[in-house]
Amino acid sequence: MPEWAQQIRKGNVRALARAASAVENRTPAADALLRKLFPHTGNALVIGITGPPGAGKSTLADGIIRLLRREEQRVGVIAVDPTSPYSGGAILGDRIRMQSHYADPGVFIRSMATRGHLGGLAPATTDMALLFDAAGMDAVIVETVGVGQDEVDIARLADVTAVVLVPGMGDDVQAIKAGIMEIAGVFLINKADQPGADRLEREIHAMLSLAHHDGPTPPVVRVVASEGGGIAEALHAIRSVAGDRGGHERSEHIWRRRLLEMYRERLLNRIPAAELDSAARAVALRRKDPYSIVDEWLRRI
Ligand SMILES: Nc1nc2c(ncn2[C@@H]2O[C@H](COP(=O)(O)OP(=O)(O)OP(=O)(O)O)[C@@H](O)[C@H]2O)c(=O)[nH]1
Ligand SMILES: [Mg+2]
Repeated sequence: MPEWAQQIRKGNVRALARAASAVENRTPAADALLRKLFPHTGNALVIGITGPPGAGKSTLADGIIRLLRREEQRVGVIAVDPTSPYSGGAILGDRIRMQSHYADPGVFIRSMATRGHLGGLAPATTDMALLFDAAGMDAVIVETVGVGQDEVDIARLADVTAVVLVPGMGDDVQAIKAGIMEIAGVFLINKADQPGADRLEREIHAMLSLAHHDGPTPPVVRVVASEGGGIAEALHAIRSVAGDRGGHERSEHIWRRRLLEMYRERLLNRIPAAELDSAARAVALRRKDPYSIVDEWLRRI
């Protein structure tokens, strides 16, 4: 274990890949490893990129990686539950898009395709980001499709989250705004080469003026990710928002959530799936009441 941790900190890619698999599979070894590595975390800037399917999140991530590499930063990428086919630790579509980075030892790309963790996807993603952080990554980019609660939870855990929207979404802006308003540190209007960018920008500003949010108003930046346009401005906005928020208070706020999530996950993982199934059946058939079952579970720990 100490040797493994040391190899990861030295930037040994094989050791890191093995650890990433352990983290994704939630093995006991991953827990022990993360415990060892934790004191060496806290340096990476964790950037969330979220938005509807096909908004250009991966293209944008690709552009940001390129800029960070120019600064000789090491970058970890976590693609959460990608819609694209999944193969061998990389997503096919993303592999093509981020191809240039695959041969680059300064970039480590990993996808988290596993659904169905009882505790949710957020804790596993958090652990993966911590692992990358401990491995000396200067930045960790987490790409999620912004639709469900899992994605909102994950975005909350990032230091700053960029919400990617595209022109012509119409009512979608309304539909996604509830969860997204809370997590958005920066709004990026991608595909600004398409008609409707002006209108979308007006809608976002209108939305921001109505909504209550603490802290500074999120900047809105136009991007044409496929052409590399506006990426530098986007990264600048992300960094300045991260800088503004900074400090212990934000970190404490994040850890309050993380601790509860970890606790919840560990509790839930103590209930074998088969036992949950039979308990649900017993309650549905009114053979048992749910209160006694939950009490029994709590007593067991
Ligand atoms: N016109 C235009 N097309 C773009 C732009 N950015 C990305 N695209 C295209 O949009 C499509 C989707 O891009 P992705 O980067 O895969 O989008 P994504 O949000 O990662 O998609 P999912 O991960 O599947 O949700 C690709 O065909 C890109 O080439 C842009 O600025 N303008
Ligand atoms: Mg993508």
